[in-house]
Formats: sequence, C-alpha cells, structure tokens
Amino acid sequence: MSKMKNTIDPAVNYLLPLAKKAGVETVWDRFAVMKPQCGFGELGVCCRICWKGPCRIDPFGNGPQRGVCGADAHTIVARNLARMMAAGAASHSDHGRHIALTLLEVGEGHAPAYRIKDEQKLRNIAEKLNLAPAGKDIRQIAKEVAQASLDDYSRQKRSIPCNWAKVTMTAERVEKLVDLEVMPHNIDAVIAEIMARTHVGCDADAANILLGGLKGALADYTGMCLSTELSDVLFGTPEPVVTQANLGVLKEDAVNIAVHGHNPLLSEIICDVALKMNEEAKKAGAKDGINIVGICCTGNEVMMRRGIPLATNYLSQEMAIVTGAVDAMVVDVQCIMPALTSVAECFHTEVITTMPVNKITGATHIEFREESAVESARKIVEVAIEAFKRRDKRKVNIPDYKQTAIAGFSAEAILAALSKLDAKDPLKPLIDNIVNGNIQGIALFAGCNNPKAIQDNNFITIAKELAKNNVLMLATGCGAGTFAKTGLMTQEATEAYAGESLKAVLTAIGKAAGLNGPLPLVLHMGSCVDNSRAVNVAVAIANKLGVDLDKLPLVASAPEFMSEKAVAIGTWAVTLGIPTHIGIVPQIMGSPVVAEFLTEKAKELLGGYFIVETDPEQAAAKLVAAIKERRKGLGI
Ligand code: XCC
Ligand code: SF4
Repeated sequence: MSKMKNTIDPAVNYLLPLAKKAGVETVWDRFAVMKPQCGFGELGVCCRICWKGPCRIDPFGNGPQRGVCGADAHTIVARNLARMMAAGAASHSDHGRHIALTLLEVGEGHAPAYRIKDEQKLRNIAEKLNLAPAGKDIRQIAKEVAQASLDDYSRQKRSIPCNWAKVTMTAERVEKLVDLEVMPHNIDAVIAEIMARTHVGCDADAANILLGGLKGALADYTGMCLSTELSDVLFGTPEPVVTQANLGVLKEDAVNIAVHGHNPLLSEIICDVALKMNEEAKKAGAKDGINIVGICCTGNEVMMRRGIPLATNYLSQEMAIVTGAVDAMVVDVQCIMPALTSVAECFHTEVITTMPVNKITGATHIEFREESAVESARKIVEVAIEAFKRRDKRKVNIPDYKQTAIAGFSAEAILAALSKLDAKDPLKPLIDNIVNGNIQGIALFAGCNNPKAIQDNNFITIAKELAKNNVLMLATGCGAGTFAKTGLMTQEATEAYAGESLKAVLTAIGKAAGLNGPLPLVLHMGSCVDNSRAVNVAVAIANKLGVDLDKLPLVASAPEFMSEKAVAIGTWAVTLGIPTHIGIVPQIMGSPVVAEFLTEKAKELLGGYFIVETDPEQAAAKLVAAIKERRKGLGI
C-alpha cells in the first residue's frame, strides 16, 4: 500500500514503516483486509433488529425486497440511521450529565477537587436560563444551574422543551421545531423513544422515523450545549493560547502522558496533579519532568483551556504508542480504539482506562470518581512514572514534526477580539464585513477521520479552497486536530492562504486584539461537544440581523466523519438550518426515500440539508455555491 493512500500527516508517514517493522498492525492494515466491505451494510439495507433476521434487501431488485417481517429498504435504512443518532445523543449527553452532576456537587460543597472557575459565565448562564441570579450566592447559582440542566434529562411534560435547546436557538427556530414536533423535552426520554419506536414491529414509515431521529439529534445538541457551557464554568472559558501540535510534541527526556477521549473531568485534574509531581518524574530520570499531550477531544479540551499540545487526532492514535515514547495513555470515553492495548504490547506504554463503563481488555484500570479525583490522578501519574523507568530507549522514534497552533477561540474569545474594533457593538464589524462581502460566509469544520479518506486530506483541501474564497473558518474535534497539525491555525497560514479581503479582516481583528498580525486562518473552537460554540456565534449573528439560521451564509462540513456522534451532529446542524457537507458516503443509499429526505425534503422543511460529496475539490465548490445562494437570498 503506498503511503499517500493513507494519510498526508508526515509524522504518521514517518512512523508507518516503523510500525510495520515492529509487527504492529494499524487501523490502515485492518481496513485493507476488511475490503471489500459488505455492500448491504454500506447501503444501510441490512437489518439485525430482531432474531428472525439478519435480513437484507437486494439493492438490484432481483432478490428479496422485504425483510422477514415485511420491513422494506426505507424502513430498515431509516431505523438504522435513527438508532445511530440515538447512540450519538447518548454519548454526548452522558458526558454532559457527568459535568452537570459535578457542578451540582460543587454547589453542594462536595467534590473538593473542583471549583467554579468562571463565576461570570455561571451568572450569565443563570441569567439565560431565567434563574434570576442577582443577589444569590454563587454556590446557590451553581446548584440551580445544575438542576435546570439535569431537568433536561428528567422532565416528563412533553410540551415543555429542554431548557438548553430553547435558550440557545433563535426564537423562530424554536417555533419551527416545536411545530414539527421535533423539539426534545427530555434527552433521555427522546433516546429511549427512538429505541422503542425502532423495535421490531413499530414505526415503519421512513419519514416519521427520521423525524424521530431529528428529535434525537436535537437531544444530542442539548447535551452538547450544557456540556460545553458547564465545562467552561468548572474549568474556565477558553481564551486564545499558542501551543503546538503533532507527534513531535512528545519529549524524549520527559514522562509522556497522553490524555485521550472526551471528558475533561479527569484530564483537568491530571494536569493539576502532574504539575506537582514533576520532581518525582525527574528523580526517576526524566530530565524534563512530566509532559502531558492530548489526543482526540480530551486533547482539544486541555489544549483550549491550558495550551497543552495536541499529539494527534483520531486515526493516528496508535501511532502515538509506536513512537515508543508514550509512557501512559490515559483514556476516558469515546473514540478510543480497542486496538491500543495490542499496540502497547510491543512497547512499554501503559494504557489506562478510567471509566467503569469503558474498559479495554489488556489495559490497566484505575477507576476515576469525582469525589476522589485527585487520588486517581496521582495514581495514574505514578503508574506513568514507573512505566517511564521501563522505557526502551532503542525503541524511541519521535517524529520531528510539529506545528504551531493558536487555539482557544470560544464564542466569548471571538467576541472579545471583535470588541477591540467596536466595544459597544462587537458583532458589528463581523456583520459589516459579511454584508459587504469581505467575508463571504462562515464554515464550521467538524468530525473525525476515517480510513475511507486519506487522513486529513479532505479537511485541508477544502479549507484551502474556502480560504481563497474568503470564507471565515471555524473547527472542532478531530477536524481541528487536522488543522492544528498542519499549521493552518497560524497567522502565517492566513498570510499564505486567505483571499485578500478575508486576510484584511482577519488582520484588522488580530491587530486590534493585540496579536501583532492576523487571526489564524482556522479558529479552533474546541472538542466535538464544543460545536455548540459555533452555534452561539451563528445565533448571535442571526438575532442581530433579525433572521433565522437558515438564512445565514453559514455551512458545515464533516469531510472525514465516522462516528455515531458525528451522525447526530451533522443531523442537528441540518435541523438548525445549516447546509452540511459530508465527505464519506453515508450508509443510507439503499433507500432513495431516506436519501431524498435528508438532501432535499429537509431543505423545504428546515432550510438545512446534507450535501454528500467525496471529492474534496467538488465539495469546496458546493459549499461555496451554498454560501452564494444564501447571500443571494439575503440580497447581499
Ligand atoms: Fe471522535 Fe471527538 Fe470524531 Fe474525533 S471528531 S473521532 S467523534 S474524537 Ni468529534
Ligand atoms: Fe428482518 Fe424485520 Fe427482524 Fe429486521 S426486524 S431482522 S427486517 S424480520
């Protein structure tokens, strides 16, 4: 297999031959032997929902057109898809629940490892949630905000929308979604409802199942909003920070601890504890003490708030271990390849699982509990130091690749930068420049990597094209990881790739904000749950213009997506009215009804729609066209 087929990441290309030599099997090896992948599965027409099956529909029309129960391709495809949305919503909202419960504990005076770091933000949230915070004690506010968030998991009245969904959208959007009966009232109930209605012999109408799915996607959105906002309260609202990305951030003379997964509850404490254990690392022979690096979205979380360097994104997580320099890889939830422990067998690396519901055979399990967070973190760092002592120097190969990355662009940080241009009306300079065409539109890049695409290539190709077309770009998740690794989150990238008018605007904002040059070409907004930050910005613009989100020159792209969470995110983006590109063929093509619903009917109903395009250049052209269409609609 030629190198260029797998990835454009130079660090990965450096390590792949070494992995091969060491007999390490990687995601790309497993993908290669998996091909050809099952055609029925690819089309979404395989049903395993009951044990009369598995049933599969013949896409060519010669074989069976219905499952044993009589379900047709449309029912089967829609059910499979809705269940993916439910799983995505479950993942994000479970993460949110942990954060909300921790905030409640803090309010109640338990959980000594945590505190309220951003009081102002907590007050702002309380205001937004109509909790009348004025004059209340901050701990009382914390309790009330946590409770209002937890109510979104327990409310039984179907007519009352989730708090976080209601207060974070435009009024017009809320009304539309209530009318369509897709506004969630209770995250958990909506997820359960999807599972129930897709049980054998229930909802068989594809469009109706999909509407259920949209509600699930909005439940995902709700969980995501509260995750992000409450994390900022506990750990601080991100501000621009200069750091580095790619595997070259590992240090030969340090105890390297990689934090991987999604939830900042543990990684934040590990960072605190590690600072205090530097001396112990040095005593063990690590001249440079402890070096924490991030992978996937836990990495994004600590990068945004602390400037911790990002080692790599999803598809190359195994490669971090192949460097031979990672002493411990600490994982929490989501996007952790079960393969990690097999790779670690060839090295000294300790893979440490921390969550009772996320264990991996072969890993060391050190359970994390909020009430004893510091002890768990301590134990983890001790295990890492012990592992460092066993490190085999001959196996260490740290690729000499890393890039500068400016991260930390929360909605608040973007507004703060803009307020340097217009203190009274910070959004005005941004809106003026959108209206006059200096900025043609805004694109949000989100989502994962997938071996079906060359790693990072779709992101980079599309972004460079959009930059040329003067589109302002935001990124989250592993997409943000891509841009950080490839140097597109730098001022130099703005100089090199931005169209003239975009460059002028980014320079004006950057200079006013004291950056001595332009803002970076792509603004890092955080982890997957932080996609809600981009919605915050979009809603602020929409409210100011007095239009709904489906009128804005705003697009989203998940060019290398793979996870159920990404399915949920993409779907809520569409539901909020955003044209959303996906660069991997979705497993729905076996049903023309479902495909048409998501790409055309959705546009009529919601204003947003999916654009499926695997060719990155074509995708960029389609995104630019979608932006142009929106501008035309606004008469600008
Ligand atoms: Fe996972 Fe968030 Fe996807 Fe990356 S991007 S592979 S979901 S870590 Ni959200
Ligand atoms: Fe087959 Fe119907 Fe059972 Fe699905 S639910 S496996 S289509 S019999």
